[in-house]
Amino acid sequence: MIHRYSFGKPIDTEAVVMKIEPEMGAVPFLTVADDLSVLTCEMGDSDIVYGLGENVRGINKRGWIYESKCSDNPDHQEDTDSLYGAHNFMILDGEACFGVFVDTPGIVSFDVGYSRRTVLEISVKNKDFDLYILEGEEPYVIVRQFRQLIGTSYIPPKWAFGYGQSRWSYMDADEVREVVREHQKNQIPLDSIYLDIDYMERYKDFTINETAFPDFRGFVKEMREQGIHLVPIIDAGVKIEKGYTVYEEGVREGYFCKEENGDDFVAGVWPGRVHFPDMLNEKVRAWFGDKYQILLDEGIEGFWNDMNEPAIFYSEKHLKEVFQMLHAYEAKNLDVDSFFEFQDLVSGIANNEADYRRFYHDYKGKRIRHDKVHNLYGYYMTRAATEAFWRLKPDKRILMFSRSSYIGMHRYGGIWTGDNKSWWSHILMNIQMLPSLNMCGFLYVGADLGGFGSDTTEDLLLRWLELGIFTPLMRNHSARGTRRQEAYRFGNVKAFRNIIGIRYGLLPYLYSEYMKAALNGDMYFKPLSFVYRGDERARLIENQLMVGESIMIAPVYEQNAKGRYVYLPEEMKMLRLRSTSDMDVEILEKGEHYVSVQLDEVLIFIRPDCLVPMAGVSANTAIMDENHLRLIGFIKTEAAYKLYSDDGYTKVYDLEENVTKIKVNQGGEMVVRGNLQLDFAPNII
Ligand code: MIG
Repeated sequence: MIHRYSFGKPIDTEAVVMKIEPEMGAVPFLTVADDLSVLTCEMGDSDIVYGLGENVRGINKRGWIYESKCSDNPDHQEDTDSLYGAHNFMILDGEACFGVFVDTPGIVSFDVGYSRRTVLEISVKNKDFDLYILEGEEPYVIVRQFRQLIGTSYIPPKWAFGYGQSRWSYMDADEVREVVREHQKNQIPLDSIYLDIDYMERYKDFTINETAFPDFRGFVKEMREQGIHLVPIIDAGVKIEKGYTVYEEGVREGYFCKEENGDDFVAGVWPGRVHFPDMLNEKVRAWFGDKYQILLDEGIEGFWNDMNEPAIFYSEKHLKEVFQMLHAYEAKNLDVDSFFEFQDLVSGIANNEADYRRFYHDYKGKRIRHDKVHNLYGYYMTRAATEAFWRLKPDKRILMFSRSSYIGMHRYGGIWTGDNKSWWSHILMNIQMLPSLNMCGFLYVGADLGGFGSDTTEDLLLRWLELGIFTPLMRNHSARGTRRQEAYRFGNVKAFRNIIGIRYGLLPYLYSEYMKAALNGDMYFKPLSFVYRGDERARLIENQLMVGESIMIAPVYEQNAKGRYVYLPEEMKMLRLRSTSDMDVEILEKGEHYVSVQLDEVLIFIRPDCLVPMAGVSANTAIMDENHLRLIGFIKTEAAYKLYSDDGYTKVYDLEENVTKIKVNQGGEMVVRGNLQLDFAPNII
């Protein structure tokens, strides 16, 4: 049951797709303050709060305060309150069980027992907002309702489930060729190489640095012939440069965000001085979206949208103000206090709150100051791109994922979780964020494997990949200046080859689970508590996840660990994989176990009467042999599995036509029904 309450005059964010008439009566579960700015409720001692998508800390969000304010923040720490997305959906699971979605593009804070341990307090800065309350008997039911409310999740092409290698930046075509060659030489599967900002000419969107990438079209083709997709980055800011078409058209048509006096707002980001396209304006979106055609025409089939919070290193106006103030300091006798003021003045230049109040959008015909709609910018940039793909390539799936997002954007693209670090604690953060993102509709997700900032190590990268093989977006990415972290650069290349190979082996299952989750409005990653309702131990597990319907994972995220404790909510079959062909199994009973996990091993826990179809290794998804699958299962009485598969690039998603139904009984007899002729090589170990 979904209730909607409208306060004031809410801005229609287009987060939801279901039209629900607002109700007038009292809001259930929450106490609404007279001035409408605060919603509160008491939490019982053992209540759990789920949700909030992209945020730090646990699956259970209790004990901290989070702020929805899309931020370019490379410090993902325990005390971080905002990351790149604004995902204002949460579920309280206690005596009362309900979901809340605060639909407003301004700042919202979620004090989940931070100020007062047993009080949930949601503060909404802008008092015009839509509030959705979802009633259901348990969190999983509420999530599925919510997913109906917000619409179907984005589906990328199948190659985007292959392994991707990224770096800020591969500087030219030869460097890319070398990375590809090294993967091939070392027999490490690979589907994509990401191009970061240096592929452009002076960081101008939709241009190519012709010196570094001569004959780009030919190069894209050359890569495709080797099974590799190039995925260029697009930044939000458009460089101010005479003669640059995107800039000139934007100025001429009035497509950029404006200051109060009507001048185009000037910010400084990678290209230097930029204007921001007014992504909230439908006309501007159509225009900006069409620009992606320039790269589609070169043969590109996927993109990542960056800096779209939008990130602002400085605004021209603010920089001038700071300089003036600094001059004033010059004349003074500096003391400690003024030193710190002086320091803050300079260190607070980037992503400054005041700058977000300096420019305006034209949203649905109304002029709105940016800070009031801040959290929509990334969503609408990504929407601009994907709506253009629907027009320009109606039959084809194009890869699109974004850094900044708002709920609703999950219909248009995925996200990567931004600038993490090569820290062990960030593997755990990655595990914990995944189900929360799924709750909010974001299914195509992944972190920078190996860590973006700071220097990685061989063991960290291996352990992180051992989690990453389960994330829909599986991409190794790192910042400039950090240690190189392509898989072939480390001593134990065999381990990397095998671990990444296991991803390809699992792809039939992972893809099938992704597609079913997307098409059914379901979750791909679930907390254990969503599956084992009533199991008090499972309810508290924060470092294991259910992946699809058949398996549980328990990644290792501690340095030098040779194993870990795993809680099994029921008897399971533990599959220990060293490669797709080298594995052994053990049946473990319900309860807690210490299991060893060597650096080059992956553990998968198969649920009773469940199956996992597995392929052999392939160099990339294009040449995967899906006609020879091996079934791995834990059969107690009879196991059934619906294997979804399709061509991976068109948009015919039929949950009947594209599904092969597999049944296996205790004696190993198998029945396969479906249109797909799969020649199974059953080895139900
Ligand atoms: O200010 O394009 O999160 O993935 O490599 C940094 C350079 C800008 C931030 C992205 C990161 C990317 C980097 N970008």
